[in-house]
Amino acid sequence: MSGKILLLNTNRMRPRVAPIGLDYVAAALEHSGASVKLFDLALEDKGHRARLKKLLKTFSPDLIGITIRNIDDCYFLSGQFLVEPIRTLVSWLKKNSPAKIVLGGVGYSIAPSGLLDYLAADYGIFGDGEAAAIKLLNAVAADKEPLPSNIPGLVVPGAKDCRRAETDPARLFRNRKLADNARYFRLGGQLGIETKRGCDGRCIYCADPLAKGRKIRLRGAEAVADEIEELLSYGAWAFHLCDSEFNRPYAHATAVLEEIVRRGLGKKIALSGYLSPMPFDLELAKLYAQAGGKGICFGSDSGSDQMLSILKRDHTAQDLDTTLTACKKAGIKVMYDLLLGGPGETRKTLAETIRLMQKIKPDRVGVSYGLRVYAGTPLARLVAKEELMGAVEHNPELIFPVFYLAPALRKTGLEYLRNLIGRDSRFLLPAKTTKEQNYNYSGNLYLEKLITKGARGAYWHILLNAVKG
Ligand code: B12
Ligand code: SF4
Repeated sequence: MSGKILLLNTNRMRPRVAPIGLDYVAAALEHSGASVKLFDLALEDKGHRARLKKLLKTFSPDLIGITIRNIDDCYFLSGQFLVEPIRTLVSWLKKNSPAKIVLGGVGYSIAPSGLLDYLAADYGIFGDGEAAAIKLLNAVAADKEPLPSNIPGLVVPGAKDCRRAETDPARLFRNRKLADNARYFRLGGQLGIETKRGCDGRCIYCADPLAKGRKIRLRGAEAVADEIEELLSYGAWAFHLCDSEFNRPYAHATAVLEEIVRRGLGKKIALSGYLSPMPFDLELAKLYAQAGGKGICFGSDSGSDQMLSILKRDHTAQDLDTTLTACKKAGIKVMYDLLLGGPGETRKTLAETIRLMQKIKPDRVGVSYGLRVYAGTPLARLVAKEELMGAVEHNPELIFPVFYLAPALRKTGLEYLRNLIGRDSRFLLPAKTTKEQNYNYSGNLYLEKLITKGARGAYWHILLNAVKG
């Protein structure tokens, strides 16, 4: 059975990030014999509705697949909700095509039933899309009713018990042929690449275990290196790892980096990624640098051991010093990401964190102030009876951004934090600030301008280089 599916990328945020999830889903679908087309709204301009209408008529898909990467920008101080245009799009599609509509993506998978109901689509796929999309398309094209019992991750309207689809990425057929990745590299400054799925961390606030699962599923190191070679052939050479945490587990990170080095790719590429401060050592830092690693953004969260323990992180403040020293020795630029304002945060713990950063001096410090609360996380349970910033009523699965800020900081915490930071330009902030210090990548036209002028790499690294001149 081979049906027809039209995939839509709805992520129009700038700088543009290529829809890697759609690349992977499309490769699996095509491999199964399906006919696949992409309509990429991020690369479309005025008049796109007419072009989409024409495509719907000529291609006449059985199924329309919509990817949702971001629900919101995750920042308390900006609180940008990104789903509304998708709702308008779904309603327009229903008027212009008889095809069924399925939602998927990491953003979608954070709140699968809430978003399906809010967007009024026909189906959703919670979790990995490859195997599920094939089964769903086959059912829809054969006019059979798709059932959650037969299709992993399928969500239907009104569903109470959604189960995540988790495939073994080592068994997936993949390529990066669907999206215009050459153009995305020119416009977005780097391309993503995934080496595994899932995260076994227990951090109380995190959406990744919700969307990706806690079971880690590895790709083979050779497959990762093959994909880098494919992307190099499109002219791209700066890559951002799309794992939740590249160094969890440590042995897999090592295997991937060794394969990159073995093929001599380390000299041709620039690598960036998200890593945990632990497990990390000088050996890994050196290998990362040899494999083309230029920068690492570590989820450090706090410099207070008390806060790290509340957030259920498995590193200490001392580890931040050790890890940074290893990176400095290996010549890797470091960004420490902070998540401030969680349960138990006080002026004292804030000061402890900022002073640690000022003492150990990472190249950059990214500040998030206030924690986005996601339904189903330990944080959501912990603060259920507390006052939150944003509406909890009529907010299914907390799809509209809701934030937690420790009571001790609510009145003057931000002012206090700003005073602690002072004029230290290593700190990036998601609030009104200079263009060089703006940590929000959403609609960051200064960043986009730097990319247009030729800058490549992780966004924080591009901003760092811009300051240095
Ligand atoms: C790497 C990364 C980045 C990199 C991207 C680099 C690059 N060139 O790709 C950078 C640093 C640039 C970045 C920026 C931002 N990010 Co980010 N990022 C990630 C991360 C770690 C990986 C995303 C990814 O590519 N995954 C790999 C792909 C293959 O997985 P996938 O997209 O989920 O696709 C699979 C399934 O979802 C499904 N699927 C996908 N589409 C479809 C469609 C259909 C029809 C079907 C059936 C299935 C399906 O199948 C796919 C294969 O299995 C995620 C967290 C995570 N672990 O996923 C956060 C994450 C997506 N980011 C997030 C955010 C908030 C942002 C920013 C908005 C931050 C900001 N304010 O600046 C920006 C947005 C940038 C933009 N233009 O979109 C949040 C979104 C949360 C939310 N509330 O919406 C996440 C979830 C992190 C988090 N836990 O908070 N990010
Ligand atoms: S913060 Fe990092 S380590 Fe913790 S659960 Fe999320 S992705 Fe995993």
